[in-house]
Amino acid sequence: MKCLKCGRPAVFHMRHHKLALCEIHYPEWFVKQTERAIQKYRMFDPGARVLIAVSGGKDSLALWDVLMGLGYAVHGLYIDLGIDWRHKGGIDYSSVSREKVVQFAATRPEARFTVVDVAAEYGESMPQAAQRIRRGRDKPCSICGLIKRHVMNRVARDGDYDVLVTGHNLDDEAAALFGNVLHWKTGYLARQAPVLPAQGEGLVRKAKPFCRLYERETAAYTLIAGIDYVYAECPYAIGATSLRYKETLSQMEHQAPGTKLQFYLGFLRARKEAFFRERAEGVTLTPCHNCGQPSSAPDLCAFCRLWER
Ligand code: Q46
Ligand code: ZN
Ligand code: ZN
Repeated sequence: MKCLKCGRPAVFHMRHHKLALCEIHYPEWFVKQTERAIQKYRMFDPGARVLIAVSGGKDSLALWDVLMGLGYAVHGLYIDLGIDWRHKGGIDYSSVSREKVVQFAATRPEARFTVVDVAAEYGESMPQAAQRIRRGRDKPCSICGLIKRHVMNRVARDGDYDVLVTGHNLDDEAAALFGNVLHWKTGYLARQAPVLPAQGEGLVRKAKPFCRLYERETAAYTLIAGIDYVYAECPYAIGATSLRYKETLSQMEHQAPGTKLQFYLGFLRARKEAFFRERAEGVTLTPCHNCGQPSSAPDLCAFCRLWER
């Protein structure tokens, strides 16, 4: 197969776009697509101060790379959750991931980042807090998500960033959408969007510049750009429902290329309808008495309650 732009051998073929590109034109296309999404959804302006949550995985490192290349003032944030599975014959997942972030930044002089070590700052790692609260019952992911959201918002607010960006790709968004539709989580559906505006003083603006790009596409970019990342999934992700949804959607995508993209873009069009909008506007948030972050509870936010118990 040949590159549609220059006729040289193509390295990557996108069936859903009927497009094959070479190693020069593929990264160019990828960067353009990201820039277009930022503009189309008015995620942030060229002069914005951007905080990017980096996990050491391919998506967030690719996004960091692309945003720096586009000239944005972007600062990394790595949250060390303390996920260590050596006692179960696995890897010290958080340390390995952190090392990938350090290595990435070391090869790019303009890359700056902050590390928040959850155990050092709050007295317990994420798995320890989850163990205390849930006593080993099911996965710690809901507590992990709560901690990550709180820390990201705190760092973004304290550092006066205009926007917080994450590396969520189309596969992530389509799987989340699938789950939200399957269980008719209308509140979540209302808040699932490429960009979420800031809410009052408390909740910082959030954006997902890769929301229209397939996971395969971000993987191809990291490969061509020579970005090394943590290949392993988080050990707690094994057996997660979101992975099952991804598999189901990938099967459908295989039979009908473009399924995931149509599913997601169709949702974004439907989202403009009043039903979802009303749900989005229906929640009132007040500042937490302890940390000041917005909360739907009257006194302490869910994060502060976590450490109270
Ligand atoms: S890091 Fe945390 Fe994920 Fe691991 S514990 Fe679950 S939520 S799976 S993105
Ligand atoms: Zn080419
Ligand atoms: Zn709080």
